[in-house]
Amino acid sequence: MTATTDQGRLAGPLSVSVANLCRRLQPQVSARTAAGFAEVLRRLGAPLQVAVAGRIKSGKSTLVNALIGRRVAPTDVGECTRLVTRFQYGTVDRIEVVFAGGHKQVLPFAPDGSIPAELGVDISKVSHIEAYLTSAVLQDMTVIDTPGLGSLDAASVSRTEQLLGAAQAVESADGGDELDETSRNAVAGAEAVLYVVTQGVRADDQQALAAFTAATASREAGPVNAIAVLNKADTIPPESVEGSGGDVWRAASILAEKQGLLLKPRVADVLPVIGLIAESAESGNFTSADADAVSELAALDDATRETMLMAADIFTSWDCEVPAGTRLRLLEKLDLYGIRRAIDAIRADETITAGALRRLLLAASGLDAVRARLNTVFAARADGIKAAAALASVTALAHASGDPAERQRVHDAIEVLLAKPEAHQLRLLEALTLVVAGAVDMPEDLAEEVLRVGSNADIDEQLGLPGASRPELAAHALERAGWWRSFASFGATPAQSRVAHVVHRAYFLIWQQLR
Ligand SMILES: Nc1nc2c(ncn2[C@@H]2O[C@H](COP(=O)(O)OP(=O)(O)OP(=O)(O)O)[C@@H](O)[C@H]2O)c(=O)[nH]1
Ligand SMILES: [Mg+2]
Repeated sequence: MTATTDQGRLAGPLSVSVANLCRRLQPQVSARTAAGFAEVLRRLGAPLQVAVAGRIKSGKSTLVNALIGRRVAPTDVGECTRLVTRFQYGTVDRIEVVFAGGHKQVLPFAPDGSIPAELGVDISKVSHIEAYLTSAVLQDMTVIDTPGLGSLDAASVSRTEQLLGAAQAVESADGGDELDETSRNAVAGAEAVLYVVTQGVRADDQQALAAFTAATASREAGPVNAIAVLNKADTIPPESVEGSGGDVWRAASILAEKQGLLLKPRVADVLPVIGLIAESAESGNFTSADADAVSELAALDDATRETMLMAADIFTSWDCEVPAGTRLRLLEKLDLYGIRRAIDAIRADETITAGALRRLLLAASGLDAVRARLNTVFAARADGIKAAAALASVTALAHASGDPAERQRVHDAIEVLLAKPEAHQLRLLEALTLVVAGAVDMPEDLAEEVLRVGSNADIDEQLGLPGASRPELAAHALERAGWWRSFASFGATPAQSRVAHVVHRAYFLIWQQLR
């Protein structure tokens, strides 16, 4: 459900209500608060802001490239990896360096189409980079690549925190009021987090996530707006994971589940992924020349090939027909695990095309599952997430104004909004957070039901009856509404009962809508 306004595309009915509230209040508040509201409106109309965060060198930029389908974020080395880069949709590909004072400078792309690793400007004066790309993925979300958190590089950490916690300079094309620091902080922050961990995650990664939460200012990161990936799944030695049966992906899945428990109240899920393979397969970086090179490796005798695949240095230094430079290139694109997967695929079917090989690698990378999760967790909840963020900003702006009358006016308007049916979504997201985070114990089937109702944008999906007819859906909604109401009254603990009331009302509102 989307609505087009002068603010752009709003995520849904709740965002529309919040936008209306801002517009209605604008003439009744101080100029400074009104400028803040203008910024809130701008953000409401923009795609969901998803920050990719995690420790240094965890593979954030590689994953960003995989998601965007283009090798545009610099990986590995270069001063750019120390900067925040915002990838957003644009009709023409363009890179801008934004300086601390708000001044901008257009940058040429590097010959390979990426952001140049060295910018040729005084980096200490740079606030961040804006990259506008025609990538379709970016129409639904703005992806923010961040320097590694928890790193020793204090300068880049503070830059990240500043940027995620504080808005960029406000566009004042219409000559509107500039925002001061307080107001800017009140409306800023990423709205959702894709948290990248690797095998080494320990309890202190919780701290890194908490630090990120602090950096996102008023936005709480939780299972509603944060998911995690266990990246570099290919590098996990399967023998180090009990129950893996020697299988790398199985080992990664087991580890991801364990880390899920560790990170639980903070993220919805931890999914294993191999960012490097996903990037190479999705960005076209894995070429038919690469496929040919893998074919040559596949044709080597078993003993030679097995020896070469034992370790990276053996792979590149061993004496064989395939040039060492070619092998190094393959290693950079797929690493040993990916090379082995590609060789196995070719040995299973010698006629496999480069395109089919690429699809097979993509499937092996786990990226599709991450995309699907991003869709259910973020895209379907974008309306609730964005509206909640906007309301938090509006409240903070009113508080910062220091005028009690103004604060009261804003407070009253928010109360009215919260009583509307569309605002029930906020309560539902709250209930979902409690259940997913384990703060309220629910039998598993009920927990799943809460998750389903709270995580889907389409009514048939919410009801778990995809494609069902309207009368069927209405009957089911009514039945479930009744069930949750009696559960709330009988047999539930007080905490369960509060959640049950929210779920009951959600079903009731769905039924009303269908009737
Ligand atoms: N084997 C393997 N290597 C990976 C994977 N993902 C990333 N890498 C490698 O890890 C290194 C770091 O990747 P980046 O994407 O630059 O990591 P980052 O988190 O953006 O790093 P910083 O921005 O410097 O914190 C690069 O050499 C990547 O090729 C993966 O899934 N598997
Ligand atoms: Mg990076």
